[in-house]
Amino acid sequence: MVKYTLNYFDTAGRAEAIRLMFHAAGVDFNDNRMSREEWLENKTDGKRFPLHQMPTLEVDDNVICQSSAIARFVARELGFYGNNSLEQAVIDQVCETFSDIGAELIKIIFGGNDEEAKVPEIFLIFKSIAKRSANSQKHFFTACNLST
Ligand SMILES: N[C@@H](CCC(=O)N[C@@H](CS)C(=O)NCC(=O)O)C(=O)O
Repeated sequence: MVKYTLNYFDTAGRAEAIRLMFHAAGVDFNDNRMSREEWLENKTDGKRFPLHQMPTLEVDDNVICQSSAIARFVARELGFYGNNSLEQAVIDQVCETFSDIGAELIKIIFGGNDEEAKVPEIFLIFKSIAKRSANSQKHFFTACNLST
């Protein structure tokens, strides 16, 4: 059986979608939630943290970094990445839109007040991509099932 360890802080951030896929699939993984002190002690361990960043996913003796690469790998492994290239493109377009929205939200949270004016625009973008991508019959973005 494959042994998975997901390394991240004890927060949702860039790891939550990955955690949710493991839980949804009922697949065991080591949800290694590191404190800031623990992270600072381990950050320069180039084998587990090749980019000196988290999240990383250890898959037996291999290490994957970059949250979207990890998410896509886990989605493929656990059956959440569509049934064909077109479904994968739909999943990718939703994920990329979420990533754009996330970047804007970070600006709002950490930026000045001016950024808040963008909130309605951001939700319009989400509504539009959700409408374009959703399979109205099944409440999923793809015809198949739950996806990334
Ligand atoms: N593009 C990377 C960004 C990773 C990233 O920025 N990780 C942050 C946490 S969200 C981190 O490791 N911060 C701690 C540090 O740089 O010491 C990804 O998506 O995985």
